Amino acid sequence: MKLILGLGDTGLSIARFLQSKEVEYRLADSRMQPPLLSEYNKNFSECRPILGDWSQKLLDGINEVFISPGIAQDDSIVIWAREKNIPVASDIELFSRYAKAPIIGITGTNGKSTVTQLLGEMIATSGKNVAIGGNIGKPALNCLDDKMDYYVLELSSYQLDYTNKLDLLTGVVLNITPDHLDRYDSFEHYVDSKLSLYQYCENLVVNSDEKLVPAKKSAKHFGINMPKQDGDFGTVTCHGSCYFLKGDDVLMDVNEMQLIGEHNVSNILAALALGDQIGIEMKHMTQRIKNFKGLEHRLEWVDQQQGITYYNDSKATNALSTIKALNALIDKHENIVLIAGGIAKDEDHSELFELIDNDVASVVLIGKSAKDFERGINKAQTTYADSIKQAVEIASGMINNGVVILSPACASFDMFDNFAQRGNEFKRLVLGV
Ligand code: UMA
Ligand code: ADP
Repeated sequence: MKLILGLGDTGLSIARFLQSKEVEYRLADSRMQPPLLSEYNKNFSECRPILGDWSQKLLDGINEVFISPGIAQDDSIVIWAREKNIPVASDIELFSRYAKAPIIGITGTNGKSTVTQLLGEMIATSGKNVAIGGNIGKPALNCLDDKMDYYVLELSSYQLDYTNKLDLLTGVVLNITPDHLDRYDSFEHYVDSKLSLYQYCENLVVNSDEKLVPAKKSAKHFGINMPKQDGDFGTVTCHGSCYFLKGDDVLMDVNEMQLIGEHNVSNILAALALGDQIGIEMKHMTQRIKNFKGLEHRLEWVDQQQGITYYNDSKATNALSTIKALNALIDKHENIVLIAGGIAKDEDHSELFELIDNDVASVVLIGKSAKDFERGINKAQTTYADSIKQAVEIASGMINNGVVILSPACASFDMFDNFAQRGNEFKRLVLGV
């Protein structure tokens, strides 16, 4: 019998899949009220979930555990399973056993969802059937469909940690900076987790600007610079304009992309390199880039009101993502008001604070980290707000023209269910709906 651990999106997708294959399973969640309990009970009434604290008895008669990514590796149930030599696998590994079409895997600290979505849309533009899933929100098992030509999966380090076997046609580690350090003994372990993706790839795509990713001889490289080899992707600046390149060939003007910021140039290069690796025609990829508006909550343009442009970057949950957002705006706008704060990650914020001090007019601080952030910011004006509503009001009153951006550099769980709720609330307040 199999044991499914966790009753969130992943657990529900595994239960649905195992039931369709008539595989016997037991399902347990350590919470008394897991988020998808009523949906599960409606559809799978014959196998009641076991709720509350876990005991070793859960493992009796179990020959494999399928685990949700949110469950940490030092959780006692994982330790017990490993002591008993019961294999522990992710939903991604289970998916890979049954997927008939090639899989492309995308991981990294930032930009995963953007690259996953863009690559998926490029493949669709070329006329192929493609499913986009994984950590981006749709569990991989819910994507399984024999009509698919490709699967594009966003893979988190949590999912990779529980993956022992996976076949990827190609894959990329976009970048690595400190994140999720509550789940790892050290930054090195987090780096190892990300890099583990490459061991599953038949063809590798490597970011040559990312020093933590070792150079790989046979890989296709991309980076913000002249490509070193014919098949690699990069950029060149000529007479004041910047162009995407494959080798020496100019693909398109960077200004033709709708996304803003150098980090998105890097994301687009990654998608181009992956698409090229699997044979998607360049004209379909460049066509898609020109129309791609990006995902909600990622440096998303919200509105312009009385000289103020509002951006929602609620998905910026670490320092680097907020640094990238500010860098994308600094050259174009004199006055920037930043709304930041929440649950800060265990990381070094000094580069962010320095950038704020040099280039941001004012910061409105929210959430648990507000006091710590205030201590780190020396020159920029700082103000506290008790709610996102108050933050929007204060920020909007601070300038007559310029930008107000929500880019918290923090997780949202102290004030919201998730980053999407935080971003939606911000947009609702800005738009007055
Ligand atoms: N939990 C318990 N007890 C359990 C099971 C889970 O307390 O028995 C807790 C976990 O510790 C965690 C929370 O419940 O805090 C949710 O965990 P989960 O693994 O049940 O989550 P799912 O609903 O299955 O969603 C997961 C991913 N969530 C996580 O990795 C935390 C989703 O990524 C992903 O979209 C989904 O599978 C489909 O693949 C979310 C995420 O935040 C968006 N990912 C992290 C990130 O992007 O930074 C890695
Ligand atoms: P992920 O899925 O890895 O969290 P997203 O594409 O959802 O990545 O973007 C998350 C946040 O990171 C957003 O605030 C976005 O603006 C920022 N971001 C996107 N791409 C990059 C990148 N290549 N480097 C740094 N930050 C990025």
